[in-house]
Amino acid sequence: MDTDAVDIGSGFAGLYALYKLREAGLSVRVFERGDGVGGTWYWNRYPGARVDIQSVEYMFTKFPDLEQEWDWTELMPAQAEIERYLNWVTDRLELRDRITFRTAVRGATYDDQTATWRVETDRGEQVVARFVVAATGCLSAPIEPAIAGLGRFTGDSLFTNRFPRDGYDFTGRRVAVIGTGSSGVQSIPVIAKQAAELFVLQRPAASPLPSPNRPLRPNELDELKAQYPDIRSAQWASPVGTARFGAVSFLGRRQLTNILDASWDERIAKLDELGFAGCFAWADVFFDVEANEAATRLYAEAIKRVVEDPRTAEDLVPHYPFGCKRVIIDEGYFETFNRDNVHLVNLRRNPISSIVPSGIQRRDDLLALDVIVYATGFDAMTGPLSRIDIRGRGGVSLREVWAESPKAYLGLGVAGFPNLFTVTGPGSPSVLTNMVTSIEHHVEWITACIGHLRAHGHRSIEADPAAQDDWAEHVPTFAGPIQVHPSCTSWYLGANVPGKTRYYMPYAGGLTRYMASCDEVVAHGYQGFVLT
Ligand code: N01
Repeated sequence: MDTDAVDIGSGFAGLYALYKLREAGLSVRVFERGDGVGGTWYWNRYPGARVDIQSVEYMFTKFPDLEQEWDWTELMPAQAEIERYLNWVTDRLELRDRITFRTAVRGATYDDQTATWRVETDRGEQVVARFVVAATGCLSAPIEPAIAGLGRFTGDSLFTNRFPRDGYDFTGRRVAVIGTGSSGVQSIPVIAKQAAELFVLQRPAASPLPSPNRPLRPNELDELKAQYPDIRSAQWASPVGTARFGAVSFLGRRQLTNILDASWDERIAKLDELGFAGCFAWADVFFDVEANEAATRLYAEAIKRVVEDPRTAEDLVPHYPFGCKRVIIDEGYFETFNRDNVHLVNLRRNPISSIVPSGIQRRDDLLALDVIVYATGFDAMTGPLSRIDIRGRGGVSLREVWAESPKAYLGLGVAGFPNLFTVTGPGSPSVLTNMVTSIEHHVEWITACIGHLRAHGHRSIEADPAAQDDWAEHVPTFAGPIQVHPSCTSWYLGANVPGKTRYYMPYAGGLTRYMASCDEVVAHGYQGFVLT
């Protein structure tokens, strides 16, 4: 064996796994395809990229001394600041020399005889390890949009999820952004301020909520630092790993009144009081389709208050239930459509036919362009590992197993793939929570599990197929009629990837309940796993 563990990736998960496993006495090799650490925060450096969770909760929570030394400048920091934070942590914890950069893991094959993995990189290196920790992230496999003629455009094609390191100057250019998920909605207001003309190519309308972001006031961070112990306790007691306002905590706010019991005037009063958030500050909106439709009508009213052109305002109203997709936090998105240089292009009315050398051909017209920005999303949760040729016992391919059904027991391991740990894998709360807390929980669980195996002389651990099936049936029971609505094309359901099995992948029962299940499994001797 060359090393005890191979850790794939060096984002929040990869760095914490390296730290914890090293602390537990294991030798660890980390392979990272980028030339720096950061994962999501390394690749997604498009204009306007920032986190949708508050800075003081979007950091490692288990380093009480270290966290006092890091100074955030904003409530919800931008990509560059988070990337700086992760580089700083890497150096302070002396992790960098264990990471091999610019090296992607291409394949991994399990050997039943030795209970080891042979991991192969795209640079031809082979490493034999007892354990593989897949810290590959949930949103790291970009999808190529299914548009004819993609490579024919003679202008510049940019992708939000692998944006040029040195940025891009849109000044004086005719630009199209395709896609109105979080990446599109965040980048559009920033690009609009530079570009000569900006065309926003919208298939589904977004339903963002205005960001509370602002610079932290003088002394505010000092006061927050003094409260870190309380903030951490509140985070770990929260079902989403964050107790402050943000994209994942928003839906959990307890409300008492049903929108369906309120008159139109009462609904409007809520809008007057809370703005866009007033559309969803009701008890029934996220559980009842009819209530959700009433909230969307109120949302249309909120858009009309901001967007001056009535036809544009109408085209910006979503046609799917609010909350079925990830909540987007925006900075000046709707206001952007009042600019003379910004044009909403409704693809539902006039779809894209193909990309042509001079721009985008739609059914009824041609958009002549200098730049196309693709903000078209990811093959989420299963995509990152399915793109690696992973072969478990008997040469079985993980890609093929997951093509049929994206199962993982507790989201941590897959039957037939011993000693492979999937950090924040399908079937765990992951993307429905603050990713940092979910990552910390998984990495600590994995480290303790490996410690247990070593202490008791076990060579391998593997999910039992029956336990995995039970878990896979249990997970979607938490997703309600809004999340699985037929009109929803969310990546939670895999519905954004042509041909992907439609299945609600994340565990929506809450982090605290989920952690209790993981504890129970351990307390019963790793129930549902087979140890040899
Ligand atoms: O991707 P998305 P994203 N023609 O899948 C459209 C996290 N994140 O990168 O739904 C035209 O949400 C597609 O339309 P449709 C966050 O969890 C977080 O924006 O397939 N349009 C959709 O509008 C987020 O949810 C942060 O019909 C096409 C858009 O492209 C996740 O990453 C910031 C198309 C893709 O939206 C993914 O966000 C950024 C086509 N051929 C990201 N193909 C923060 O922390 C796709 N689309 C704030």
